[in-house]
Amino acid sequence: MEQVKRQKDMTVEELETALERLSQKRYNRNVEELTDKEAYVCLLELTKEAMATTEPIKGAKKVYYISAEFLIGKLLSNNLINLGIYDKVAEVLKVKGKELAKMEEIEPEPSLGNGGLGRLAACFLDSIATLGLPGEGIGLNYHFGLFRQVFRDRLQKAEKNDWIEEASWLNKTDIGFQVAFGERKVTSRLYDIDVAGYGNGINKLRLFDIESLDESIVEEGIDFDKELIEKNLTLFLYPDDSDEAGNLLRIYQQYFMVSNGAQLILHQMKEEGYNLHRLYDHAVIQINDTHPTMVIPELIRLLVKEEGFGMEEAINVVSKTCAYTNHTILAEALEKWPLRYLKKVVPQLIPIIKELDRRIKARNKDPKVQIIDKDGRVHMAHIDIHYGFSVNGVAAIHTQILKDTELNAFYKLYPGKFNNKTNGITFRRWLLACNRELADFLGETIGEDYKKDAGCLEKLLEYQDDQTVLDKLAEIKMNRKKELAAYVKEAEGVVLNPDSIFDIQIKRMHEYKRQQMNALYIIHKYLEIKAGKKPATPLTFLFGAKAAPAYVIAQDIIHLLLVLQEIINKDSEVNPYMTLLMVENYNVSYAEKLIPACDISEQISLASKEASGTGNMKFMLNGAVTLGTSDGANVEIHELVGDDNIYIFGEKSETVIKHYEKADYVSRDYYEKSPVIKEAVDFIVGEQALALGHKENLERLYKELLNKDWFMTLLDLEDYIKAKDRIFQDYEDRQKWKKMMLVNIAKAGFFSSDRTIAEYNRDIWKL
Ligand code: 26Q
Repeated sequence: MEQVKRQKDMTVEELETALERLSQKRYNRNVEELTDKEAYVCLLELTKEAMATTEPIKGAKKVYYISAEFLIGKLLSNNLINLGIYDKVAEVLKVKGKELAKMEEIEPEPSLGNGGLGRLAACFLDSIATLGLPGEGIGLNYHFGLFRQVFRDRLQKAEKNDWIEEASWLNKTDIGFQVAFGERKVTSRLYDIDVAGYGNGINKLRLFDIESLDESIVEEGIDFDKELIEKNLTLFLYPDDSDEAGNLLRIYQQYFMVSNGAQLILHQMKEEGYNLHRLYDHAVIQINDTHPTMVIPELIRLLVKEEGFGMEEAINVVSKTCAYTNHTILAEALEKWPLRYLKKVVPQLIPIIKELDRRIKARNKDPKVQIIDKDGRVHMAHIDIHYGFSVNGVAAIHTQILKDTELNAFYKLYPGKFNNKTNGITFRRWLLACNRELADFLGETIGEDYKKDAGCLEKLLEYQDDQTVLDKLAEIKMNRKKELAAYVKEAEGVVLNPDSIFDIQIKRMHEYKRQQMNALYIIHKYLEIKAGKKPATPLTFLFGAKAAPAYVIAQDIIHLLLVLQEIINKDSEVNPYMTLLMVENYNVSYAEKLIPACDISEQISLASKEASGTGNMKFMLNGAVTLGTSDGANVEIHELVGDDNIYIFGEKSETVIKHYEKADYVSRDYYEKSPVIKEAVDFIVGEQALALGHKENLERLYKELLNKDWFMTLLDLEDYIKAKDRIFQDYEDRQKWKKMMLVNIAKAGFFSSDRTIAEYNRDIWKL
């Protein structure tokens, strides 16, 4: 191929000519005459050309990050930044009377993930390419992805999320494989998305799809016939798993993903002329939670059946190639598939799984470490741990809990396999792209090095007593709050006061994350204001969260928040002091607007339950102060910023774990003991709430809190109220607050995913 000039070296004039050429070719008009949408399409093409002409990253060993989710977010501005042409392109557009910010709004957001695990995979792809490591993401191209959330009648409704347009980042390839489900055979089609490293080469995200997909089978909302596998396989991410058909479909999806992935890897290895008997010298497969676990038996099967390996050697080679990351200690999220389901979907894997299980049972009688349990369920994580060479948790406390309790029996068997890799986030998206003013100001103050070496952010500590710097940080925060308020006014029709404190909780809706505890605080505050106790500075409480469609209590919490929103925002006695907003369809793009505008970052999971959290890191980097429990990466944030720059409350994980062991937590005791708790909980089924809300939802939630409260909301509520009142009070000391902002930004460097990936490479991948 002819050598094309790398776009980063192109001048503004050359980029203008290139854009003009694309505009003429596609629309037969000048760029000035294009609609914003058309200009976006040309810009997309321009960026894709730039990536196509940038060097691919090469090397003798490659990491395959296999994951059911890649929550990549919009790609335009990120790609332009990573290619080093953002400013130049913005200038070209300006000359043509267009605004880059408008193009960014037009881009649809790919909907390929639920939350943390998927977003982590996307940050990792960015860092792998940025560090110049050869790596590919392997996943699925869900056409309607995760549902789009709309609120109707104060309830969440799920609609399909039609994110793929004619012009998109997806590149159709001519690669496809046969995947057999028992007798039924399907053909796949591979689509690629280029991943540009920051000032580095290109890697690829490989998304498999099925040609026979039929989008027209989707009926109302996100309903469809779950049994039409050929037509539905890549329609949705995690279809409802509340019934058998939904669970079977999930297994179909998982096997489709891993069989394609395994075939692609073997195909690439053979193309490179590598010896498959030394697969582990050229490939390492990072298994992102248990969702891709079947890649292990599938690779073994392929090596035996297609490549003439003996069983013993196939198992050996695969075990040296695969590494597993655990993202949860919630028992219900650890996948255990009934053998009966697997027999139905992937009968060809059954003999392999049974052989893997037999080998364990032959040498170990402990039922805790067996693969197939006495009820005939296959414990997917156990396959990963026995037949992979590395097991990692995603934050220090999380890995410790895995070793000490959850996976203790395995830790005793394989202490050397266990290692921690504290999560990280890409600063390109979560600072450079979403808060350019802050990124630029940091560059002017401490130099540009921090963009490549996040540890350099610590240089900011030297400015702790520099009034100009402190004031500037506060000014930038105010600018982001004003921008968010303007956006929210347009998108939600709700007015936010930028002079109020922005207190934000954004993450998937789940009882362990305890949005319900935040809601109880808000009720408490509302009642206080009604009783005449007004906050010094007005308060704005923001939430964003989707709930799994089948997760009833999570739906009820959303309902409560929407009911409270209406009560509070309509009450003229209260609304000058307090606003509540649950934003609709929270996603990556919304996070990019909310996070830079945040004062207080809510990280209030029940200690021991949040493996890491990554939102906590994004908030900190943008100068928010954390209000959190000693859980996940909050613990490491605490160690880094010290007691004076974080608000930690609630019971420690050891105490919580003991409560579970002894089964001695009784939520009703806390309710009866504390008038403050009682008042807040009773409000859920009080007259005011019932006048707007649904009795069924509110009563169910009320009973759940009183009779079960599995995630111990009431245990920590009083301490939470105290901590929150304290943080609001400290906000009044503006000088102190600005210093806290500064320290949080300065100490965020540790949480760069570049550091995380460097550790994965050093300890696990060895590329
Ligand atoms: C399992 C079985 C059946 C259906 C669905 C699932 C399922 C789906 C998604 C289980 C788990 C997930 C997602 C988990 C997740 O996002 N975990 C988060 O991972 C982050 C990155 O490591 C951590 O920061 C978070 O603490 C963790 O909750």
